[in-house]
This record gives sequence, structure tokens and C-alpha cells, in this order.
Amino acid sequence: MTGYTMPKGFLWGGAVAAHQLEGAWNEDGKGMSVADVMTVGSATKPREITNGVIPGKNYPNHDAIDFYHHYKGDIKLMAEMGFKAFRTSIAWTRIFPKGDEKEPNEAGLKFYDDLFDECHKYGIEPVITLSHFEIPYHLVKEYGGFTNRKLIDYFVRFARVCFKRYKNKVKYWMTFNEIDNQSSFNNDFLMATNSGILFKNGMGDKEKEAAMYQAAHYELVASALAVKEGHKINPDFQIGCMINYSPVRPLTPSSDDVLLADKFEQRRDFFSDVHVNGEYPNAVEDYIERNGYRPDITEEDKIALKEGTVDYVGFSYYQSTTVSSKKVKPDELTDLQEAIVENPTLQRSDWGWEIDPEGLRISLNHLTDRYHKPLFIVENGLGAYDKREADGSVHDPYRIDYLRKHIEQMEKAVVLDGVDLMGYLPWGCIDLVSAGTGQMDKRYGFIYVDKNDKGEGTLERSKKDSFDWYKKVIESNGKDLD
Ligand code: P53
Repeated sequence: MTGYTMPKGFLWGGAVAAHQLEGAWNEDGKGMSVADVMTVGSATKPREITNGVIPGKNYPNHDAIDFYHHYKGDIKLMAEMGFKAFRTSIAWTRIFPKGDEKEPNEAGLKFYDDLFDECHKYGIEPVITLSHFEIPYHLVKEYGGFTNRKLIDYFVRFARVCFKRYKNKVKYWMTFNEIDNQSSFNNDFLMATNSGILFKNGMGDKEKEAAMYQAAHYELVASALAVKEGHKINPDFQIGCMINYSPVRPLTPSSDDVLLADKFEQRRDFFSDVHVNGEYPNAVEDYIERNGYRPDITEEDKIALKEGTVDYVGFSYYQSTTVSSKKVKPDELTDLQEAIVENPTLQRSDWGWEIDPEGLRISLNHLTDRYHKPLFIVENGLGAYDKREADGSVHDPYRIDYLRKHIEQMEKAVVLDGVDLMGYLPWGCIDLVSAGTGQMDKRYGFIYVDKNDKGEGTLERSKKDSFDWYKKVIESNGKDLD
């Protein structure tokens, strides 16, 4: 199949996050992060968030795929695919093990120096998320995560140290991964990973939502202050936000469904609205007011938000969202999750994620119209069960099919719709620990890693069929999609 050629300099590559692949969870001075107290789950069983590390439980992030000791070989494989960019995160707890220290941990800083050097050896541009679901556990337990204003300073200190240290090695940054996911404030996993909030049993929706808006505010201020500092440290830095974008569709053409979809989108886009515009959108400001949440927002915060707007909008795209006013009336929308229904026109993955390639083109158009900023697809992909054959090969036509259809839509958005797109970094380019379920067997990679949900395996790496396919896509700059 022939696709369109992407503009010169388009960043083809892949994406991962520190806690999902590095392992070495307590080596070289690394502290415990919130990901280190999460057990393995499954497609039907959520991960447990334990009170500290309990001996005998299976914590898949502790060892993950041991990228910490395998990164040279892994980067070499990515270079072989022709990667122009590689997105990962800096584990906050390698740099500030508890999060509130004054001085950083040199061994942690050194690891990322070496990793970034390894990328540059092959002309691969690192794309770095500062906070990707790996907030120091100490900040969660002792401070209540981002419900505490002190976290702003701790995050900004972490950001400043990274910006200064990697000033000449990293150009592309993002502050908080999928900051908008916490709009589903009843999801304990998303609240813990996004903002370091552990809700007490029996807390009601109102209390949870108020805490979410407070935490989101402090994170948005922390992000803005970091962006401002980053630009001072290196004016060439490109610092973006990162959201989990999902275009919202009304289940029917009824006005109630359409209005519900609009309201849903306003509340979901609130996070990127603030990141890009430097101020709260009216709809959400009114909503917060009306509900009596009154977060602590100072005049200085407002100035910070204005002075630290982002350079681009990074986003993950996995699926679209369909809502029905039969579930929630537009004026009664609180937890966004409650409005969602299945889209009867779409197929689902083995984990129930809807597959909607056209939704990616729609996303690119919506985001362009809303923000007038360059966009960057920093996650997209299919989590699937793979089978490694006796000879080491892995045949994954379903993954190729998924990616091909999404790339096709992305290319149409760039060429036919005029979207300004920086690059495409599919998720989990090497098999890693799933964030949502903690599984190894929910695989996204072009590179297979021999390890299962029980933690057994040799960690041996092998190329899937999708490896050679993606290599051709990159080589042809998007033209050869066969
Ligand atoms: P997993 C929820 C909804 C959308 C994206 O997810 C999400 C999540 C969290 O599970 O996470 C992003 O591994 C995230 C990655 C994550 C990836 O999507 O649950 O930024 O860390 O691994 C895929 O299949």
C-alpha cells in the first residue's frame, strides 16, 4: 500500500517510560516510586496498590525488562529500524530518590547521560518525559502527592536539574504524562500514577473531584514554571504537554448526546487548554466555582500559567470515546468515565480497547483547530498477545494492520488537512510492563522480550515481523506501508 511521504525531518521512532522497562528499581541509589508498589493484574483484574513493598507479592516494575543493563543492545535494535527519535522518561526517583532532597543522586544522572549518548551515537533524538507515572513514593505517603503545594517546588527542582544536566543532549521535553487521565477521578490507579493521590476508603465523588482539581492545578503550575525555566536554560528547547487524547462522539445525533459530548470534551481538554493558553477555560472555571471546590489558586499562579505555556502538544492516541445521555444527563456530568458507552461500529482489542484509526485523523484535526500548535503523536499502538515460535520468530500481522491503518490516517491529516505534525512514536516499541495491568503479555513491541506475567523468561530479545515492516516505513519516510 502506498502512503504519503512525510515532511523532511519527521521524527519516526518509538516510545517507552522508565518504570515500565528499566527495572533495577533499587540500584545505584534509586528510591521507591509509586510504580514500585503496584502488583501484577490482568485484562479483568486491576493492579493492587500495596502499602509499601510487601515481600512475596509480584511487582513487575521492579525488574521489568532490565533495560537498565540492556539499553545498549536495545538502542542498537531501534537504530536498526531507523529510529530518528526515542521517547522515554527520566525516573524521578533515580535523580531524587525520595523527592524532597536538596541535592540530586549523581549515579542516576550518569545513567541518563550514558543513555542519551548512546542514542546520539546513532543519530537518535531523545524525547523526554519528566514525570511518567513514577512519582517518588515518599512524596505520595508523606505529602499526599500533588494535593500538596510543596510538590510544585520539588517537581521544578527535578526539572531544573534535568534541563541543566542534559541541556546539550535533549531538545524535546514533556512535563507530565497524560495529565488529563485524572479526569476519571474514581480510578484509583490513574489518581495514584498521575498525581500521587491515594484516596481513603469511603471518600465521595465530590471530595475526590475537589482533590483532583487541586492536584491538577499544582501540576499545571509546576509544569508552567518548569517550561519557563527550561526556556531560560536553553532557548532551543521544545517543551510540550502530554495528554491522552480521545475524540468524543455522541452515540446518537440527539441534542442531549451532542451537548454531553461537548461538555465531556471541555472537561477533558481543560488540562491542555491551560497548558496551551495559560488560563482556565470559562466552562471549567464555572464548573469548579459552582461545585464549591475553590482550589487554592493564587495571583502568582495565574502569572506562572501565562508565562509557561507549552511549545507543542504531545499526545497519546489509542481510541475514541463514545458517550450517551442515557447514562448521564449533560448537566449531571461529574466522573467522565460514567458517560462512556461502547461504540457499536468498532472492533475491540483483547483488553477491550476500541480500534478506530479514523479517530486519529479526527484527533489531529481537532487539536490543530483548538490549539494552533505543532502536534506530536508520542504514543499509539495495539496491546496484544504474541506467540514466539520455536525458531524465535513472532508473526504479528494484527499489529502491522493496526499501525498501518493509523499511519495512513495520520498521513492524510498531514497531507490533506495541513496538520503540523512533528513525529510519530508508537508505544512500547520494545515489549515492556503494561501500565494499566502490570502484564508483560500485553505486548506492543516490534522487539519481543522473553518474559511472562509471572516474571519468568530469559529476557532474550527477538525481532517480530512488525520490526522489518516498520523499518521499511521509516526508510521510505511513510510512503511504503505494505
Ligand atoms: P497499557 C490508560 C488509558 C490510556 C492510556 O497502556 C494509558 C492508560 C494507563 O493504563 O496509559 C498510556 O500499558 C501510558 C503508558 C501505557 C500506555 O498508555 O495499560 O502513557 O504508560 O503503557 C498503554 O496498555
